[in-house]
Amino acid sequence: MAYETLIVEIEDHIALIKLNRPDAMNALNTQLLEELSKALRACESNDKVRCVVLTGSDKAFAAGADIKEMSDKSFVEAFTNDLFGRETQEMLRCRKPIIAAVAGYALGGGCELAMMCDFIIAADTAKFGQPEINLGVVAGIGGTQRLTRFAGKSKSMDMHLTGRFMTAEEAERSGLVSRVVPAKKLMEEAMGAAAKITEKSALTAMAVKEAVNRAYEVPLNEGLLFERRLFHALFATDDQKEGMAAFLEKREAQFRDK
Ligand code: CO8
Repeated sequence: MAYETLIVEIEDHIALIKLNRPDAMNALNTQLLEELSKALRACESNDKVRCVVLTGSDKAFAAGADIKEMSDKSFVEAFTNDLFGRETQEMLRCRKPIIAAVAGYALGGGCELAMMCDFIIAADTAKFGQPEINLGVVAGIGGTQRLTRFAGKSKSMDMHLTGRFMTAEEAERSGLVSRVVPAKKLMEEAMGAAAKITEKSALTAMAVKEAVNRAYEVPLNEGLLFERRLFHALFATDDQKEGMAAFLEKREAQFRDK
């Protein structure tokens, strides 16, 4: 499939999706968001893809929603068309693991897009921020909710109210980012993490993703019950038998996603 605002490469069961609007710091316009939805849908239905890595450029993962495109919108237009709601659903629908590899700016919708991925690996050059307040709006695809859950109320209020940027180091300290690496090593690290995931049972990886995401959606008791039931259910799979047999026989497991 041909894209104008993305570069998509699939190799060794990993889909690498690169946001590609270099003249606009990868600002998220309608075309890019629609192409990203399409690309994720294609990954979801492609059996060869076992993990997705989403990245931008050295300068910017994405500097937010495209301000030029949205500046003249009316409330009625935004509300009636559910601005950004529809376009970003695909990210949440994707059941395969998605890693965000972030270098440079991840601001506004860019920070939110990264937070919609399953985890974030950041280059030491990364800068995260929710500067929407400077434009007279608030975050629109989860910033006030996800950043608060990941980093806590105080940090989230600070970021949203002052509009300041945080470094990769602060983002890691705050729980937003799982690892920080030198910029030169970013893609090696992200692709390495993705490769590790492709070696696992895709079935079990999907279950992990569902269970961890439940932690942000339901009360603890419900989340614990959901996890336990998933744990029980996985005993019905060949991959559980294979994983445990391989351990006992001191060999590598050969998962078959069954
Ligand atoms: N939208 C459109 N164009 C942008 C954006 C953007 N968000 N960010 C940068 N650009 C463009 C600039 O206009 C400039 O274009 P041109 O050369 O034609 O003038 C080019 O990219 C380079 O940018 P700068 O010259 O400004 O580069 P600097 O290195 O000086 O600064 C910054 C880089 C700090 C990233 C700066 O460009 C900036 O502050 N950008 C805006 C950041 C921002 O406010 N983001 C939040 C946007 S609102 C938002 O995301 C709402 C979320 C709601 C849901 C989103 C769903 C997708």
